[in-house]
Amino acid sequence: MTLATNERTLVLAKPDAMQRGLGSEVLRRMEQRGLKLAGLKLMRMSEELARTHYAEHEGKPFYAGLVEYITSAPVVAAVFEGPRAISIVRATIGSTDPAEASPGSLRADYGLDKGRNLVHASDSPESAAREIDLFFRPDELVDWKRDTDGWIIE
Ligand code: 3AN
Repeated sequence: MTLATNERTLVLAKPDAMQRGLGSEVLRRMEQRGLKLAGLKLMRMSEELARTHYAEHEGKPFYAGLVEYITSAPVVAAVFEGPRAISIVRATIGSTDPAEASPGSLRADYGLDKGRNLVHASDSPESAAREIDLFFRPDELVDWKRDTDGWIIE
């Protein structure tokens, strides 16, 4: 019996979620799933941060609109921690296109349009490390013990 690897991942409740009053719902889904909150802030992303965060999409037809949209209102930025947190959060938010998102996922429950899909979450350990570093200073992340830590085993 080995404990699953503990991971940290970045979650953003994006401007469309904030405009619809769904910032707390994004956090609730992750927290109630059992993931531990390790960092949290409300912020307005600068254009520079938006361009860096979405650098992999530079050159795509939706890039300019994506930068404009992500900077149009505040985001709630959160770091969640737990066993297999990266893949568990991705499953909890659902596929990029809400039409293909699994029933019960955030994007299936609240989304229609892949350009307004409510939430961002890191998609790999490499992007999680890069994105957490973009949004949080090390001293803004909190190490704490949640009573459920270690319950999930593989
Ligand atoms: P995900 O957020 O599921 O990881 P990515 O990384 O492919 O998806 O895309 C990043 C963001 O870019 C999406 N969350 C969405 O807001 C936007 N996006 C992706 N594809 C499109 C598209 N075809 N048209 C408009 N916006 C898009």
